Amino acid sequence: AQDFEIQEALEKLGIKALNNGTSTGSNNFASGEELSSYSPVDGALIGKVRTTSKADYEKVMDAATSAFKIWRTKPAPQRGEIVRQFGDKLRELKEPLGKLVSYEMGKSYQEGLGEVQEMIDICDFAVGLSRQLHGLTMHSERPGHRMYEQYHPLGVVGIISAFNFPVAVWAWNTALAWISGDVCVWKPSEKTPLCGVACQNIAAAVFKENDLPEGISCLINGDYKVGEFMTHDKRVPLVSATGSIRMGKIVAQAVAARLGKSLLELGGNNAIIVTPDADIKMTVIGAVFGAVGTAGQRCTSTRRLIIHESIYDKVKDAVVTAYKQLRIGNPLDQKNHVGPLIDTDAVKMYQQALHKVVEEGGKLIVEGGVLQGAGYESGCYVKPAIAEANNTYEIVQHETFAPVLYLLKYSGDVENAINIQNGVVQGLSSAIMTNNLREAEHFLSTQGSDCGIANVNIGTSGAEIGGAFGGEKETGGGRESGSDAWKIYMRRQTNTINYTTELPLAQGIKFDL
Ligand code: UN1
Repeated sequence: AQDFEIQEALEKLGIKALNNGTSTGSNNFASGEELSSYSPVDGALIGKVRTTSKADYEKVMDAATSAFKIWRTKPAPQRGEIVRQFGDKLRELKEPLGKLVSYEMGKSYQEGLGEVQEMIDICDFAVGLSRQLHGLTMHSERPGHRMYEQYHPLGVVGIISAFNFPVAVWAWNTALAWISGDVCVWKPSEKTPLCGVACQNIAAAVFKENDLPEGISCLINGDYKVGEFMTHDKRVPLVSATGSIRMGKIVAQAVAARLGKSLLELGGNNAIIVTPDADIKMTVIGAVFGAVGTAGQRCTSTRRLIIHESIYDKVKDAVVTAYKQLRIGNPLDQKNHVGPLIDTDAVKMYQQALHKVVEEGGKLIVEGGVLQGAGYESGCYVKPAIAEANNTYEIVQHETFAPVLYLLKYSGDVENAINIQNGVVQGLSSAIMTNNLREAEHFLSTQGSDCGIANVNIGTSGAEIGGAFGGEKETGGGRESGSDAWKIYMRRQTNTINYTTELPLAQGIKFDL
């Protein structure tokens, strides 16, 4: 039954056995080698894409740069109308796309649907925004002069995205870039190339129906070497990259070397502080979803629980009891909570983390382990694990993309917990569970969490698209999605207009001829 369902979903999304992974819309071409996509759900080959060669990339850039010349002349609200149509298509295809996300990436079907919903939400947001790309007007110091600022399209935006959110992160970027008047070239993760093909097919159909140039949305495929075509390319003024800190440092340096802009959304090492005034029931739900949702492969996943000593045993017992209820298995089967990791390399990293935490002196209180036997043939299913640890352990300082949760104990005031929470190189998401106003406000104050996201009485993951998304320190400093994140996709211009017959100089400078 699952095979039939997947086949039906692939058909609806226009995915074939061999896909051209390089596309500028209806024009699908590619001459690179083949890349196979295997499902972590059952190990089956889903399909193949051809990767993008340097010559293919040049064709893509030609299409993108010429499309930009047309797209930038369309009024922003008309660009918004195109994004509205794209959002409507996503509504129609929510189920098949959610299914493909679940099958190719391994997250639960509910989370796959949630990811498509994030795409729809950002489209709605972008449509409204297309009439609100506001600049300011200023009072000139010179008589009869007017000053204002305006935002113009930037050009070709390069998007490099990760396997864990194979469609939503692209949509956050592309929906804002499109209404801004930019065109996009996207390199999805080589682990989820078919999600990329599916999205490109949807976008290409919308542009075609509206008689718009196909290069507004372009797709390239392959490993980091294909990403490097963009990071080194002066024709790409902005590169938005999501992934590991290691990758982000390489991208940032390459883009900075040519003085381009980069938007980085890198690793997190997210913690929930649990104070003596926490609601334990809410804490357990927030912590468990945060730690095991997407099998611990969100950049916002909860990795550390920082618990006050006075309630430590109570919280620990409640979380351990909740872990006993977790059902691990095929993510398309809605009774399961946890699906597989992305591949067997990820399984190895998970095993190494468990080994390392014990080696450093930690104690596994929920053992973990790799599942074998019927239903687990892909070798990618692991049991979520919990270890009692210390924040100074090297492994605790490191982001392991797997369901491994570290319990850390604090004593005394909430400052001590905040010091632990901030005592890592990453700065993406953070949360505090407390009904104590003083503690909550302290956590949100200048002396509080140093992360891009700081929540009270909700977990670390599952941010809404309306807020700016991203983090500080080695998370890379970028902000995507809501609020005024759109500004990075545009160039700002300050204009001064003189409507007199005199030419006074600013700063009162006299220059008589
Ligand atoms: C990511 O893991 O890269 O906040 C993005 C969340 C999701 C997005 C995560 N809305 O968990």
